[in-house]
Amino acid sequence: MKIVVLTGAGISAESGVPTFRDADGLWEGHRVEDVATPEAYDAQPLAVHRFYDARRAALGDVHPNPAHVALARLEDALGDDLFVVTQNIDDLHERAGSKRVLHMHGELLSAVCRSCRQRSEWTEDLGDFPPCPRCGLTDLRPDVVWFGEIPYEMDRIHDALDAADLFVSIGTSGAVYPAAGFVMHAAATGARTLELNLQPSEGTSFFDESRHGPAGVLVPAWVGGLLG
Ligand code: BV8
Repeated sequence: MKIVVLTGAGISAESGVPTFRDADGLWEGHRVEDVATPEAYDAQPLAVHRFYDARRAALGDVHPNPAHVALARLEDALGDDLFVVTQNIDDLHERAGSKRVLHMHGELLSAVCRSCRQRSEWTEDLGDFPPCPRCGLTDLRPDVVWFGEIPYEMDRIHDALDAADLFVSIGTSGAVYPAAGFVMHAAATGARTLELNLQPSEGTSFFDESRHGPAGVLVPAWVGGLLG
């Protein structure tokens, strides 16, 4: 059985990573949509770097939870039959042991150079405009997909959705596209669809089944049921 799993901020909530809804979508009073855009970066790069430098530094204070661990276990069991795509830019899936998670919106622990376009693993601040390790120019930006930008590897995601027998959405409000449209795509290509979320998402009516509760409980139970 080929399974596609989509995760959002809700899967990291129990690890202490604030969700977008938690903060009512606000950061220091700014609407996230106003900080996480190329226009905002052109207008006030220092403010945008402070936003991401703070989130990158906070990764040191959080740890994977049972939902991340259960998905890593499922990956071990199913191998290529499991395709995990996340909207999250934290590294908790990988720290739980997952090896093949696709970060469609980028990663905090990566920087991309706007001059040479190359990506580099990055753990420090970017707000002091360090030189690009590849080309030496001081033109590094956070390697995240901002509003108005095309998410990473959409072709691979569409191929996985085409081939899916089961699509499972975990901890996402279904408010941001194209991720919010994956359930319709999967259903249209014959997959069964399951939502695991604290409360009904904006797309809950598109799912064959919805289970509501904390991911740290729902996901281990679902994986346990699957692996028997
Ligand atoms: C694009 C990275 C063109 C940066 C992010 C169609 C209609 C309307 C608008 C659009 C549309 N198409 C495009 C748009 C515009 C826009 C968009 O969707 N706007 C919204 C606001 C309406 N989309 C874009 O701009 C996208 N780009 O469309 O390019 C294109 C696309 C494809 C092909 C060709 C061209 C780019 C969007 C990416 C932006 N970057 N993140 C950063 O992180 O700073 S988006 C960011 O916000 C996250 O990555 C995530 O995607 C989204 C937040 O959503 P969630 O993760 O779901 O989190 P949220 O807080 O909202 O909800 C948490 C949920 O968890 C809740 O349901 C809660 O109940 C649940 N929960 C909480 N605790 C728990 C829990 N569940 C279980 N257990 C718990 N303990």
